[in-house]
Amino acid sequence: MSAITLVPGLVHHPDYLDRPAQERLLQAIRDVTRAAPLYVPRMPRTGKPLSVRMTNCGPLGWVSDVQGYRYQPTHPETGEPWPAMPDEVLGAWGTLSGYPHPPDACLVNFYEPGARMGMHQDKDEEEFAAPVVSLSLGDTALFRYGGLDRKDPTRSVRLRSGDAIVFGGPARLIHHGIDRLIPGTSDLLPQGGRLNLTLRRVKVPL
Ligand code: MD3
Ligand code: FE
Repeated sequence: MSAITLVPGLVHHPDYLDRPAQERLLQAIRDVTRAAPLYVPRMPRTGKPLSVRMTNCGPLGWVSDVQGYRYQPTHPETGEPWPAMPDEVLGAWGTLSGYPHPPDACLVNFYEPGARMGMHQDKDEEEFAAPVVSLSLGDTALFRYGGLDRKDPTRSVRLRSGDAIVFGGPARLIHHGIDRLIPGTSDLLPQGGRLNLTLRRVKVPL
């Protein structure tokens, strides 16, 4: 399928994964969640739960709890190292990132109907020369993006099961969030909901 540049550095790849590839990636993520269960992240300071559940794979995982946001090598509840990144994830990075080093973090977000993610910037990484690559599975989400300034105007785009979206260069630090899911839009997940993977390079290569 053809890629759509939404703003410079932000490229949407509708139907990047066909249905068999979505099913393979879903199975790989189920294996990840068996080793590293989804947990409820909490807001720094307040401890208020987020509506999205999270886990990670790869050397580093993004964690949010009452103490703050950070990348760490272990699951915050089990203390175990994050499981390896599946080949399906590494393959997408190789095809889409244009970055000559592997990702070192893959955040897995699970949205049930009603879950959302407020507008934010991803700036806990050390390497901003690498893009963030997102893969969507399951129900369609209404994704909102703005600009570098919190006050910049925003637009929204639907992210469907199998879509990829890449944020690099001048779009790497834009504000973005998920307004809501559109329930009943995919039968990939038997119980509905949405999985989003964000593939990242946190550490500057040596
Ligand atoms: C724009 N996740 O995990 S993916 C996140 O669908 C996050 O779960 C959303 O925002 C989700 O941080 C949106 C699209 C996305 C991911 C990373 C970005 C957009 C981005 C990094 C920089 C700019
Ligand atoms: Fe984000």
